Amino acid sequence: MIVMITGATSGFGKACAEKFAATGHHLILTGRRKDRLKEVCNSLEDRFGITALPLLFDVRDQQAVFEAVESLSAEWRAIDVLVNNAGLALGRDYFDEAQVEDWNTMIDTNVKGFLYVAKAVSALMIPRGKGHIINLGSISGKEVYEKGNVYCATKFAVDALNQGMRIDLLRHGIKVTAVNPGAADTEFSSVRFKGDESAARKVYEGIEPLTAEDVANTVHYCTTLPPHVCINDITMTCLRQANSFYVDRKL
Ligand code: NDP
Ligand code: 8X3
Repeated sequence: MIVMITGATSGFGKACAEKFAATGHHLILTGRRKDRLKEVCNSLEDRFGITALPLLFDVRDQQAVFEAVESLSAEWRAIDVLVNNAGLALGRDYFDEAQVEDWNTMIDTNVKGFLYVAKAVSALMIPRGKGHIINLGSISGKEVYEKGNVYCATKFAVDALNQGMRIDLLRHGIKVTAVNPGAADTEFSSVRFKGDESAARKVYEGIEPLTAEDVANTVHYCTTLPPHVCINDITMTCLRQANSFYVDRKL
């Protein structure tokens, strides 16, 4: 298969790239950090003998997204799976204290960027009458928590769009799946708390959080089912987290 993964320079995207490479699939990997992206592609090619094509773009840049997908050769355009993963949280603040710039970045990345990628890639799947889009949602798209306001709103949007895409792409034979993880130890919290590592580590205090590999294994599993089977939605958390509110911390 050809698997395209956005946000493959760290966290879930990088772990998904490794899982799909290890199972013999060719990859189109995207991100903004050029050196990291090249490093990931080169390492996977060396270790697994697959081909990994780096595509450098910011998902917020509509033109860049469509041009990057348009630039693919005929061979690479036959994308079987899209892991629509690139995203972030910025800040964890009360609504009245939050930065509007953080809101803009989250909405532009998690909603608009997410849409540009899905639109550009589904256009290549439609003529083939098949394909699988796996959208990275979150438990934050299931329940709103204090100081989650706009990040939660972007993930509620992903939940709605996942359902909408599943319905509207049905007639084209395209599978659409949401994987909604709870707390997972990636670069996510360092980004959210803008480099404040002590705040970032607190998120995982007293629990054994999900790892990027746990999520990658689930994403990969969804792609291994028979052609007539589609998982629409998976919510997954670590053992000590039931949902956005209930976390049993052993401190
Ligand atoms: P990481 O910070 O480890 O990875 C995020 C990835 O997204 C990076 O590869 C980054 O690449 C890419 N990215 C961010 N912004 C952009 C952009 N504007 N354009 C292109 N690429 C971008 O976080 P995770 O792996 O944890 O997060 C992946 C997804 O999972 C996100 O959508 C997140 O909301 C979601 N999620 C995370 C959870 C968690 O607890 N970790 C739980 C539930 C959902 P680069 O910087 O190179 O551009
Ligand atoms: C991230 C999940 O609960 O850390 O999407 O905000 S949480």
